[in-house]
Amino acid sequence: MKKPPGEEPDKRLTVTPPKTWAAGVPAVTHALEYSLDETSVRRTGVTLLTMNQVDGIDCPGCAWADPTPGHRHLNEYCENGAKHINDEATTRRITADFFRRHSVSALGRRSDLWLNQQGRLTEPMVKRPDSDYYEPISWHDALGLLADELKTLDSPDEAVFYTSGRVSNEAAFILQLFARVLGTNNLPDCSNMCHESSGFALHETLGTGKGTVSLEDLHHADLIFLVGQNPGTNHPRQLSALEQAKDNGARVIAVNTLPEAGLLAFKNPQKARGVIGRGVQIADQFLHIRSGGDLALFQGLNRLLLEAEDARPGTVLDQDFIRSSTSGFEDFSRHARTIAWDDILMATGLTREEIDDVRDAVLNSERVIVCWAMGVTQQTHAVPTIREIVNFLMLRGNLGKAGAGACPVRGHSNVQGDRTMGIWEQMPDSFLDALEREFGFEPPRAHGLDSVNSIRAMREGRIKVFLGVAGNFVRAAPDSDVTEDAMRQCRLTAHISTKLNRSHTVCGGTALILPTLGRTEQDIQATGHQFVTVENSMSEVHTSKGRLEPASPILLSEVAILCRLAMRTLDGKAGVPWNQFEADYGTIRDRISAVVPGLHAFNRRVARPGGIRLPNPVNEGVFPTTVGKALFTCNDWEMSQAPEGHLLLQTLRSHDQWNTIPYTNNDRYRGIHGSRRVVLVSPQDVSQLGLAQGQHVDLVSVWSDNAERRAEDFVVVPYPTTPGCAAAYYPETNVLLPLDSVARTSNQPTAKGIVVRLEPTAVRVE
Ligand SMILES: Nc1nc2c(c(=O)[nH]1)N[C@H]1C(S)=C(S)[C@@H](COP(=O)(O)OP(=O)(O)OC[C@H]3O[C@@H](n4cnc5c(=O)[nH]c(N)nc54)[C@H](O)[C@@H]3O)O[C@H]1N2
Ligand SMILES: Nc1nc2c(c(=O)[nH]1)N[C@H]1C(S)=C(S)[C@@H](COP(=O)(O)OP(=O)(O)OC[C@H]3O[C@@H](n4cnc5c(=O)[nH]c(N)nc54)[C@H](O)[C@@H]3O)O[C@H]1N2
Ligand code: SF4
Ligand SMILES: [Mo]
Repeated sequence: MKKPPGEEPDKRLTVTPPKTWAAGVPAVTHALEYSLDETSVRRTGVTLLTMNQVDGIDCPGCAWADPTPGHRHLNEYCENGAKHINDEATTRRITADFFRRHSVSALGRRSDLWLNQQGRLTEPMVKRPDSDYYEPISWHDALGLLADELKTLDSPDEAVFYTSGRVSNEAAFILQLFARVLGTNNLPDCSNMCHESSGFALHETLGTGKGTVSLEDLHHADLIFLVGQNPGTNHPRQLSALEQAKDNGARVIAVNTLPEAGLLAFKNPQKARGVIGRGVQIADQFLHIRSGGDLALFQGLNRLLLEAEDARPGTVLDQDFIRSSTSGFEDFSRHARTIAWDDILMATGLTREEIDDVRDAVLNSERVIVCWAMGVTQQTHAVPTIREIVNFLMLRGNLGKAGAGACPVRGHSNVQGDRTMGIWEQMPDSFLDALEREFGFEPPRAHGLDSVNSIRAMREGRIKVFLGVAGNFVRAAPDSDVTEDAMRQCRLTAHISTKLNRSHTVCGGTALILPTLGRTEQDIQATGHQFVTVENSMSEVHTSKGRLEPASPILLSEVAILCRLAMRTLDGKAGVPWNQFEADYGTIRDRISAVVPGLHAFNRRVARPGGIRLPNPVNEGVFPTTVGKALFTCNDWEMSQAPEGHLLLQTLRSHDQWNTIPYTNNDRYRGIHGSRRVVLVSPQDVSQLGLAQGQHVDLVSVWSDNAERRAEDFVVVPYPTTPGCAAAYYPETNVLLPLDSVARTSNQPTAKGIVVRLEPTAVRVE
């Protein structure tokens, strides 16, 4: 394929040595620089000082939890949260005039970075089938147009409703209610591409798809694993929690293909020693693992624990827990011993001594937590890997007790809450029954389409209408060219968005931009100033109240847009009080109380400082699995492999981007400046593949359909990644990820395990 449309011409790339510590004073200066570049001193003050405070704005960045009220700093945010919030609070505006000057095809040639830099969307726009330009349209006409398309579908299953994890609980609940009253479960979301594998594995083994630990648990663990996770960039305040855990005596073991700065050391900008000192070493042990080797690592550890118990019966395993709370131990124990050490060492690339050291650390710890993120979930064998992590935790009873447990670290600030609200194409019958009781309609029962299956259906012409509620579907999804072609098959594509992105330039026949309020902004409805609620990675539900003047007086909130759309589309069907919901979000929460377990008396309880912690059955010793106990599972050994001359490519985030949106072309911690078109390759592979530092290469992926997937013109940067494993940034590399390359059972795209070869870039005559 050609160079992905919209790439900026290569900036001058400079490469400096990767950093060996994260945060500190530079983090604060970078945050302020970016904020002041985007917005004013006053707006920066309003957003940053109320961020993550009780009754303030919930950070729209990641899903990391806030300390309990009373333990919060005045500046309870991180560099990336500050950048992120001010990216929304920017004073730049996109008006109708902008769209008169730039055709849709011209916008399609711009970079993700440029599109985002143009500022906030301010009025609804439509692109008609015969035009290459967006033009203004009233809210009334825009929603009428969308409603008419939905009403004329042959089946409601010809529509899909995509959600990104920024959406509040209230808007998410309204969206799923609308889709289900309309008659479809086609509710794909970003979670399909994020922690779907965690949800599947945890659900099967523990009976709940969510993590089991709180911030308190983390502070009091003896041993914390950070597996396939880059907290210094993606969950920066996790480093404060780890610092505290270490102060309390915890050990940390980091497992990664890259020695990320935040895994090595942390200088807490809120503490004197973080400003002037050497910082705190985070990882006591760093396991430089091969891509996809985590399954084998935990298989090896589990085998060692079983053997330690054989040697000293009754001293290693938590027999009480295993007997009373689990099922399948005998089969697991037999199977685990069959996995050969040679295979484990080959898959992990680690030495036996390294794994023995980890075993010793485990044996010396009463309370163990395993945290993981995309390095684990975006692999073909992600589900068995997480099942094996659960086996590991269960062997020593590290579940359901203080200071221990499973911690899938979520991405978007409300991705977990959206699921709680019913954004999932496979919601269980218990939830659908509750909806039926509460609203008196029959929700559809057949499972809907997830993200990958939505693309397949669009490609086959089975989807006529795509509505994206937040997010940037065409850039987040795999196989960019395939996804873009699929989107263009739709009769209508519409996006409820705060900022311009590439999804707005890849249009169905008709396309709509429906601009909305961001979380930083005052949301005033008929009954006054509304707040919304969100749920973080640790199942804490709390409020968020915007403070800034809206970016434009024309903007509607997500809730208002969805309620009005529902009213126009459903003509009063099912008697849902959409009007009342729009006027008073408290009335939505009242209905959520009746549908979602754990959120009874939602309005009253969420108003308390710190909000509500949703119960996790595991912490009450209850395992709502098929057999009513936690399940040990048998997982066959497997490893990720690339043929001779090829590498396993992971597609990851730079320090200066939010998912599909780069904020700059820099990646400070990794020492990359000025360009994102780089591929990080181990020095050993650089020489073995006959490449050179600074050489220009095309990345070509290899897949069974033999289709050519090529990302052109990347610069080779020697980097201490595990040999055989390369890294490059997402979303520029999504073109390489075949749609059918998914994790088994969870159907999650394998964005961390793409087989590629590096071809020297042909000299082109322009
Ligand atoms: N600033 C910022 N914060 C964010 C985001 C953002 O884009 N920018 N995105 C948010 C979202 S939605 C999410 S899901 C999270 C993502 O948070 P992360 O999962 O930390 O994000 P990635 O950049 O994908 O990094 C994956 C990490 O896994 C490692 N890795 C890759 N393959 C393997 C493997 O096979 N085994 C092991 N053990 N490690 C491996 C990589 O080297 C990298 O350190 O961050 C959230 N927070
Ligand atoms: N190759 C590869 N692909 C990946 C990944 C990877 O690691 N590698 N990671 C995957 C993961 S973990 C995720 S979560 C997805 C992310 O996929 P998405 O969540 O779809 O993508 P984002 O980049 O977060 O979406 C950014 C857009 O959201 C809109 N937006 C921001 N805030 C708001 C708001 O408050 N309201 C509304 N309505 N709109 C808003 C803006 O218009 C902005 O342009 O990507 C996935 N894709
Ligand atoms: S760690 Fe995450 S939630 Fe906390 S301030 Fe940073 S980006 Fe925001
Ligand atoms: Mo994510």
